[in-house]
Amino acid sequence: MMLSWFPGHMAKARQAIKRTLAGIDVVIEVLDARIPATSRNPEIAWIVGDRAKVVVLAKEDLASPGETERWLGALRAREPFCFAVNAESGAGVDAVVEACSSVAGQIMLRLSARGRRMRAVRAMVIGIPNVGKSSLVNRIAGRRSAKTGARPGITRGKQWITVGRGIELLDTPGVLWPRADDPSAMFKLAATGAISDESFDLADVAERLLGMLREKAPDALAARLKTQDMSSLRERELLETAGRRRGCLGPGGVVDLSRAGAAVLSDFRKGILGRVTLDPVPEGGDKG
Ligand SMILES: Nc1nc2c(ncn2[C@@H]2O[C@H](COP(=O)(O)OP(=O)(O)OP(=O)(O)O)[C@@H](O)[C@H]2O)c(=O)[nH]1
Ligand SMILES: [Mg+2]
Repeated sequence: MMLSWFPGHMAKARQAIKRTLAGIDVVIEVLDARIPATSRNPEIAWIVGDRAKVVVLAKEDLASPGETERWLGALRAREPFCFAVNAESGAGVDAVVEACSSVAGQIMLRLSARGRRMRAVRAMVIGIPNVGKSSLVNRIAGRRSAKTGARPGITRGKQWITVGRGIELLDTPGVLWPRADDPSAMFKLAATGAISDESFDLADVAERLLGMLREKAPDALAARLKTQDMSSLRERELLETAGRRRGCLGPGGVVDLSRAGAAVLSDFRKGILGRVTLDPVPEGGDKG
C-alpha cells in the first residue's frame, strides 16, 4: 500500500494513517537538515502518539555543518534520538540503526514485563515528499540484505524488512503532506524540492533563494556567478547573472528567467551553491 496524503483529503488521510500505524512501535521521522522546522509535518505529534520516535535529519551533506550541530542540540532537548545522515551515501545511518535497536530493547522489556508474547519491534519511516525516506530505507535494508542474502524468503520487495536485532522495518515509507501555512514555508519547500516544480514560479523562488544565499553562502555564490560585486545587485539581477553563466538565453540573447530559475534550483539542490541551512535554529536551542 502506498501512502500518499495531501490536504483536501485530510479526514481520509487521518484514517489511512491510523490504519497503517496500528501495528507500528517506532516511527522514524525524516526531516530535511536544511529545513528541520519547515519539513516537520504539522500533525506529527498526533501521528506518533505515544510510540517511540527516532528523528533523522537527512541531506546533512547539503546543510551547514555548524547549523546542523546546533539543530541537533535543540531537537535533542526534546527528543533524545536525533541524528543527521546522508541517506544517499549512508553516512550516519549506523547510529540510526543503533538507536532503533536501543528503543526496540526498551519495548521488548515492556512487552515482557506485561507478560506479552515476544515479537519483532516494527518501525516505519515517514516524512514529507522527497526528503530521503526511500534512500534511508534502502540504506538500512541494504546493509541487512547483504548479511542475509543466503536466506530464502527475505527480499527487498517484501513488505517487512528484517533489520536484525529484533527490528522489522515497513518497506513502505509514509509520505506526509508538507505544511503550507505561510509563504516563507512554501518558499523553503519549493527551494529544497519538497513540492513539485510545476506548482510554483521557478524564477520567483530562485530569485528569493539567491537573495538568501548572498547572505548565507556568499563565497560559493560568488564563485558560481563568477562575480565579486554582488552587493549592489537586485535579486532579479542575480538571477540574470546566474542565467547568463549557465547559458540560459532566449531569443535576442535575453536571459530566459524560467530556465535560469530551474538551473539555480538544480545547483542549489546538488549543493553546488554551498551547504546552506534555511531554517534558523530556535533561540537558545543550541544549549539543549
Ligand atoms: N545529497 C543528498 N541527497 C539525498 C539524500 N537522501 C536522499 N537524497 C536524494 O534525494 C532524492 C529523494 O530521495 P528519496 O529517498 O527518493 O526521497 P523520498 O522521501 O523517498 O521521496 P518520495 O518517495 O518522493 O516522497 C533522491 O534524488 C535522493 O538521491 C541525502 O542525504 N543527501
Ligand atoms: Mg520514496
